[in-house]
Amino acid sequence: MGFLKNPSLISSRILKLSFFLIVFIVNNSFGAFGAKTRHFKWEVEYMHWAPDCKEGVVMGINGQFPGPTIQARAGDTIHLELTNHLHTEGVVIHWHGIRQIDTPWADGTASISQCPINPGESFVYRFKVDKAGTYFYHGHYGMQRSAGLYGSLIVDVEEGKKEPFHYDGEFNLLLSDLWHKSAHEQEVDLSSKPMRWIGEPQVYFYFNLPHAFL
Ligand SMILES: [Cu+2]
Repeated sequence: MGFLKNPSLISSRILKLSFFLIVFIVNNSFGAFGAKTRHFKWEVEYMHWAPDCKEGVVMGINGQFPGPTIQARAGDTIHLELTNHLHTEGVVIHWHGIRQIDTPWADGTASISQCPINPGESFVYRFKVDKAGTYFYHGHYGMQRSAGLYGSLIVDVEEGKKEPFHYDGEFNLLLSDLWHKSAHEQEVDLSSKPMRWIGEPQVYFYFNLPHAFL
């Protein structure tokens, strides 16, 4: 009956319990403390480009090739609205290396976990990036990765945590190759019988992309 004798003790206990309950609810609703939802809006379209003075067509995102670098911290949620501005093709994006725990529909494997996004339509990819690392995203429909639909996804460690190693600087290098033949022509070559080999790429790239620390 001690609590009846000391009402201030019981109210302090209720206060503590409510605090822990709030912490529990907030933590389970929004993930780790400091985790954010990062919003992006992408428009996918073909664009002209002449990397080695021979003009061709590549797939761009918001007028950029390679696509914009996504940066986040471990525990963050990516909320990305993609609009397909290709005239006659569907599109999906696969987030290579992201585990998609509880969000298999955001994995971007066309006709397996997701119907391709039709021309003129939009789709929201929403998923959590739970582990720090340097990842890669790419188109996962037909030959769209070869057509240039790719970029970097960099997940830094959670706010307040330190990486387990030291370094003086950081470069974000993206390696790729490019054929002068269009991805459509390559697709026909590779799937014809007998197969027509597309040969070695005409250009090897490496992109040094900006990486701003969050
Ligand atoms: Cu992949």
